[in-house]
This record gives sequence, C-alpha cells and structure tokens, in this order.
Amino acid sequence: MELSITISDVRSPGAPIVFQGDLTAQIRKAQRLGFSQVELHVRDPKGLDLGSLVQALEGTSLQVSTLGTGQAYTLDGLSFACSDAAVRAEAVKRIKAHIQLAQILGAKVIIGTIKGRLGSAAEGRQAAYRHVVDSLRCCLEEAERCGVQLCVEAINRYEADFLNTAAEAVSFIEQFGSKQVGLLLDTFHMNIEEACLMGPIRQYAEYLFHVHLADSNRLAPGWGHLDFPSLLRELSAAGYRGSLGLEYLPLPSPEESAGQGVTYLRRLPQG
Ligand code: LER
Ligand code: MN
Repeated sequence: MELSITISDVRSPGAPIVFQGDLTAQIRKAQRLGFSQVELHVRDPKGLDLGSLVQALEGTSLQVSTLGTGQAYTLDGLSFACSDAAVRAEAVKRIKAHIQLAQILGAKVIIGTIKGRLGSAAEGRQAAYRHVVDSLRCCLEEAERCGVQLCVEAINRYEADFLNTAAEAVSFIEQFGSKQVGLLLDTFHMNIEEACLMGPIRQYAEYLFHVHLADSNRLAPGWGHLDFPSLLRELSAAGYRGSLGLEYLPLPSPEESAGQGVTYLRRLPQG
C-alpha cells in the first residue's frame, strides 16, 4: 500500500493539507512517520524552490505521487470555467507548468477545484462547461507530450457545482478519449455524494488514477464513521495498486493526524 501524505510550502488555513510550511522539514517528518510518498500541493511552480525540494527528497525514499493544484483557484482565483478568457488562459498556463513539474518529479497532476464553478444560469452553465472542456483539452496536449497523467476529482456539491459524483466525472473524462485522463475519488466527497463507497470503486476501477482518504468528518481515517477496512478490500479486489493520498484537516495537530492516518491504515488487512 503506497501511502502519500499531503504537504505544501504555502500555508492555506482551513485546507485539507496535513503538513504546511517548510518542505524540507515536512519531507523529513513524512519519512520518519513511515509514508512512502508525498502529495505536493503547489500554488505556482514558478514560486517553488525545486532544487531544495529535490535535495530534500534525495535524502529519503519518498516519491511524489501527485501534485495538487487547487491553490491556484483558492488563492489566485484561476479557473477553467471562468467567463474571462484571460483568467482561463492563465489557468491553463499554470496547469501546464504543474504538468512540466510533474514530469520532472514522476508525479500525476490533480484537476480538482481548478475546474471552477459553472454558476446557476442555464446558458451560462453551458458556456462555462465548454470552457472547462476546452481548457482541459489544452492541458491534455501538454500532459500527453510530457507523459503525465491527469486525475479529475469528483468534488461534493458544497464545494463544486458540477462533477460531484464519480459517474459525472467519468462521463466527463470519457469525452477526451485519452488514457492520460482518469478519475480521482475522495472518500470525504464520496460520503456526501455516493449511495455507497464501494459501488463506484468497482464500477469505475479502470478509470481510477488516484484516491484521497479522509474520514466522514474530514479528519484522519479512524476518527469518523467510514468503513475503511471494506474500502481497502474493495480497492484491492478492483485491482487498484495506485497511491492512497491522505488529504484531511491537520487536526488536532499535523503530527497527530498524520500519525493516526499511517498507523490506522497500516494495521488494516489489505485485501
Ligand atoms: C481537493 O483534493 C479536494 O478534495 C477539495 O475538496 C479541496 O478542498
Ligand atoms: Mn480531495
């Protein structure tokens, strides 16, 4: 089981990123706690000290599973759905930079909140949806050139106004007809949107590129009421051999929540 812990050099209060702040210190902590991977949330690759990052990783056996991109939306207001063409162009440019960074690090790139919002008016929604498809198509050209996989995340209705369920995300993904675009399932969002956690895993296994684990209350697994033993069995039965990204609120503290996640999950039977 590849357990990946969410980290970021940019502090985002309220975000479900476990370790925030100095990357070298976080990478050391992740290694000490027994993680095999990190999920690195990057606001703008231009602002990242790649040399220090690579140096910090070299001293460990950690790999970078995934790059999170949501800070480009939450902190900089960039999105694929935006009605302003200049903002969309900036969003595409930013994600292409994430893709180039992912190529260097051997990571996948998450397409989550960067999709943006479609709004409530029917006509506006159609136009915004087309903008999302067009923007992702531009990013996909770069992803195919770089051999990087893009993970489209289904996000619950309170945080996103489209692609809330696995079924919606998969029909969105299918229109690109590319093996470089797949699905990211997050147990926190699934608990809100899906009738059951297991069905989509079984049904959409062939699309599944990445998984985010958080409990029902977005705390570490084991501190809410989700059935992680069954979930891990289902993922294994579905042939999922990818990474499990621990993406949840760093409460009561980053160290305690990271420790709980790794200890609890490593104790579970793995199918
Ligand atoms: C991002 O992976 C995610 O799950 C969003 O809900 C960000 O809060
Ligand atoms: Mn997530």
